[in-house]
Amino acid sequence: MTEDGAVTEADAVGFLRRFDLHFPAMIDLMRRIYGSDVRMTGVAIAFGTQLARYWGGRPEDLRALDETRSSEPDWFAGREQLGGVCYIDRWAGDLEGVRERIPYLQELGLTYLHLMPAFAVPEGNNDGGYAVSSYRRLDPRLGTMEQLADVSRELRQHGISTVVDFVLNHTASDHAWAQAARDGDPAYGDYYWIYPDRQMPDAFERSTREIFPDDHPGSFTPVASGDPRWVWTTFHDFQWDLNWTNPEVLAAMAGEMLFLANQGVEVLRFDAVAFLWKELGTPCESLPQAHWIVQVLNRVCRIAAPATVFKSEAIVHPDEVIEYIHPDECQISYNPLQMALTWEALATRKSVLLNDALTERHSLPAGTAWVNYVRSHDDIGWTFSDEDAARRGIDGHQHRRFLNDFYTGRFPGSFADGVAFQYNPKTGDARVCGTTASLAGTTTGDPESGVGRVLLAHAIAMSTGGLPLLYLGDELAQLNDPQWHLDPANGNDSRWAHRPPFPREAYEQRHDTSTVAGQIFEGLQHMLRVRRETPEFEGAQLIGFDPGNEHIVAYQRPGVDPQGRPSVVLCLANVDDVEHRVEALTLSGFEPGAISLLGDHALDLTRGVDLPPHSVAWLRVH
Ligand code: OTU
Repeated sequence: MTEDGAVTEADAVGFLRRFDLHFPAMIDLMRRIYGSDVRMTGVAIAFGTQLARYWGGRPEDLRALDETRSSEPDWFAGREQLGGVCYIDRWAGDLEGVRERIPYLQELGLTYLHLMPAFAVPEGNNDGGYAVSSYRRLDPRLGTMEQLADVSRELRQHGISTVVDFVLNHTASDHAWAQAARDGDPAYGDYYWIYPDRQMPDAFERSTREIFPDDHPGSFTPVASGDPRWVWTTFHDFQWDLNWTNPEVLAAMAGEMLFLANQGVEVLRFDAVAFLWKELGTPCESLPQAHWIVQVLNRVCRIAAPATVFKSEAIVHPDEVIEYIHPDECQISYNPLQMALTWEALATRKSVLLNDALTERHSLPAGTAWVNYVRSHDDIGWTFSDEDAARRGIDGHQHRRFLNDFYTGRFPGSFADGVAFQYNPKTGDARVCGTTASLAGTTTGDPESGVGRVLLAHAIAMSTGGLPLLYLGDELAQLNDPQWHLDPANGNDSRWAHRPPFPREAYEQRHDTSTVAGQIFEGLQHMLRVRRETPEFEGAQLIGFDPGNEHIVAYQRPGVDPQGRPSVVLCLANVDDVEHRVEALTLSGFEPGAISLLGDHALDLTRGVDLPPHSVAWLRVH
């Protein structure tokens, strides 16, 4: 690169080298996906020019980032990494408001900021931005695309990577492509799954799952009222599923993706990625082609925007979640199993399912990482494996029913103040909504236990390895929004219960530890500091540990201590409401002298370790 940012010969050589390396793999994948589809050749040839054009238009600072990241491709697994997520309007008003809050993000130590979808959307209900009318225009209430590029540059200068959704399973029904399809343009008709009558929809619906049954039954919606045609809509009727069996869709969406990457978006969150491919007679989820499509897009970025990282949002069975995670597919992924089982452990006061999952399902390929979260903007679904549960004598179906009852406060003695989501009377399925503080019982139970549970849940997300992701507001003990159902645009979508506006009062109280907000804020800050200072927390290696007590979550993080000596951080958390103990005998494999990292004091393991209710211990042992 020259000083004025122009492309030099060396840059061009670099691009061609990456092209040589990745383009053949891209074509192989496309042949696997599209077989002998005649449209494939034209698309493949056009791709070459498209890649060169987007790379040529990539701003100088991003090309510099491409270079830096090529020498540290797994930057996201560092122990200094901390993510946050927010709705721009609810948290800060607009993009300018986000810019003004950068000092607070720095106070928190954030290195990654997921801005919830900010694209142009239909009026009224737009699924919190997940109905995208244009990938190149923002909702004017939030800002402009130029502002997003500016804010992401400023965030980057402060060490914060911008994360934005790539909503690739569907567009809004008023996207220009969808409008053309509705008007009968055959080229755009092929961008979606549109059928003249109910014959194919009925056939598909014999094997698909209902995702938003409160919105509409099945997977299809009439194209318009009075129109005999049906269109595939996995989610809301205003979200039309894209037809990825059409190679033109791949080319068009690759262009939208590179456009976003060139605005300074460093991580793209692949929304609802499991649903990309549909095939008659299958559940139309997690089919092999869905993976190959993401792999093509991964190569597209490797060539034309190499700093870009993909995050998988597959909230599915754990065997399927893991299939999306690979350096050549999605480098990072939500960890829905750990999230769900953390809440499961708090409800049951038992650690067995979580300990099993950590021991058996935590390990990932090199060059990838989990995004560990306590809750997201979505509902909590109980995505554990029925087989894993059965091995411990637990019936999955009944256990999910118990967890739903527990977290919606219907179970006698429950501490939780959650709201049910998408209860399906046909199957008995449901999910749960609520902010972390509301679900953990800071208001419905005794506040001290509630605070303990909030800190415990975050401690797990911070210490198992991977990038911890805070839902901004949770660090201030934000409660459910009691007004959520008053906004007609929210429909009956109870997820809005846990998407409240910025909690100004709690924010003012954040250093006052006589308040719940202050206890949680300072408690989290302390744990985050210790995490950053603990080299054993680098990377994601985790070894199980049997604490000899069914109420204690336990695992080991092997590494090297600050003196360079091989060591282990033994992580313990008591999910029960009474004190428990790890016996000396259980700890006898370690040297007697240990250090409590959170308490900053020495410990004699021959006396065993006592854990007060909801407490966490991170012990450096040898
Ligand atoms: C995602 O979630 C988004 O996170 C939601 O906010 C959107 O509404 C939805 O896609 C449509 O864009 O069903 O309840 O993995 O669990 O993708 C949330 C499958 C959802 C789904 C997930 C989806």
